[in-house]
Amino acid sequence: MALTFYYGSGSPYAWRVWLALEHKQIPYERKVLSFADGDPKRPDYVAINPRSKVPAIVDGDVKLYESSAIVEYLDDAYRDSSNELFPGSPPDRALIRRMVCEADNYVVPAMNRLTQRVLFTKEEAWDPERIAAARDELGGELARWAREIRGDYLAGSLSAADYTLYPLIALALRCEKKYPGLALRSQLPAPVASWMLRIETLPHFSKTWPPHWK
Ligand SMILES: N[C@@H](CCC(=O)N[C@@H](CS)C(=O)NCC(=O)O)C(=O)O
Repeated sequence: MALTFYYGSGSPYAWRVWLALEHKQIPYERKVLSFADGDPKRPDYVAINPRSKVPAIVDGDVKLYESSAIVEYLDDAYRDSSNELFPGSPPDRALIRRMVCEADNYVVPAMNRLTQRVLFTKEEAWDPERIAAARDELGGELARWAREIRGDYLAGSLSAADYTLYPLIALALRCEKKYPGLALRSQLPAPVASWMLRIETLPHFSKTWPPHWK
């Protein structure tokens, strides 16, 4: 039976898992949960993820939530040297894990502040100064990443690090659609902008674009 992937459109955490499934070419059935309808809080889903959040997977007897744990599981459970998510030597793999931790611990809070102030605040309550402060905080974080890119991809080879960071920045850029004065894209460090383009040209990328963003 194919792995079941519980997904919510626009979730950067669910997106990371989708990219990882596609990268590894693992057969899966994607079930779309609606945030507006409260699907993550339904008892049958809470039995899979008691935290009521996407993503989650069910793979045979394995039920798992937390996107970074799912990505590690996929690489461990579906071993294939041609499409590893944590490729390379122990130090290479440690670097990828470090980058995933840094994205979750530093980019996520900055991205959350920006999305809270733009996407999850009513337009009439937007505070341009607080929005600009959140943008600058994220910009500072991305300047740090620009110095860390080691070749075509973050850790050199394409890896879980790329699939973790890309959706977080894409969600932040989504704020600019709603609030054009944000000027985040124009301030992206050049190495980050060209790395994003490389991710966008991956053969499996376009399939994973959040359906409600199309
Ligand atoms: N740390 C979790 C974060 C998951 C998360 O926050 N998911 C959000 C969507 S981005 C969610 O499902 N929220 C439930 C809701 O809004 O009802 C992970 O990495 O999987």
